[in-house]
Amino acid sequence: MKHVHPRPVHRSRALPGPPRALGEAAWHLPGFALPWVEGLYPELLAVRAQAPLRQLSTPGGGRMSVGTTSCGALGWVSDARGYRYTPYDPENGQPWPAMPALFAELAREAASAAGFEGFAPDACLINHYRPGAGMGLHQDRDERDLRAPIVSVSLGIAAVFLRGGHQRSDKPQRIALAHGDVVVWGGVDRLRFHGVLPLAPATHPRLGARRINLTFRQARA
Ligand code: MD3
Ligand code: FE
Repeated sequence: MKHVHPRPVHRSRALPGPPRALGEAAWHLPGFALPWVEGLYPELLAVRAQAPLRQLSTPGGGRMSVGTTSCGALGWVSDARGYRYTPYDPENGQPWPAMPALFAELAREAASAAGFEGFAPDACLINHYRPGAGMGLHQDRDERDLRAPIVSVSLGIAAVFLRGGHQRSDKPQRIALAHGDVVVWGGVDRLRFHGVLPLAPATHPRLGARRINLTFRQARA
């Protein structure tokens, strides 16, 4: 009798679990993006070819450890003057690459699974982490309509996400995010402080020593 070969799936937990509430209006959807990931990679490469990753300066005078780029009508940028969304990539003066239809579809379906119907993102921020890179506690408040949720898709090596409260001083809860996980934040949870611990060294079978996070936003309302 021939061996039955299991289909190779690249994820760092045995099974994608059921949806988990992270707040009144915040959900962790373990493995939700797994059926999409193979389709996302080539789109991601095409976006990065047009709008390469860069390490942005921050108003505080530092530089982000995370490499970023964007696609969609608006892209998120940071420099000495502050944070904002712009229709053009400041690196080359060109419009940001269009949002791939598959990205928008995934974001819409994830938002719907979390109870937010009709999510139509106009911005996708792409964060690229190498081991050692992280993101300090912050709020996302550069979007015009804070009633729309944010949808975040994690790819590659695992990260520890920090879910804080509404004050910077609130002690954050640690949440492990694996390849293919999606989190959706809206409503009363939309302005929570959050961050990502510096990544531990690891290698993902498909993406190598990196984590990529796609965050979908409705920036212009
Ligand atoms: C919780 N990115 O780009 S996305 C960011 O994994 C950012 O790269 C992280 O925070 C990353 O701004 C986390 C998940 C996320 C996004 C927005 C939130 C979580 C949130 C807003 C409120 C509460
Ligand atoms: Fe954020």
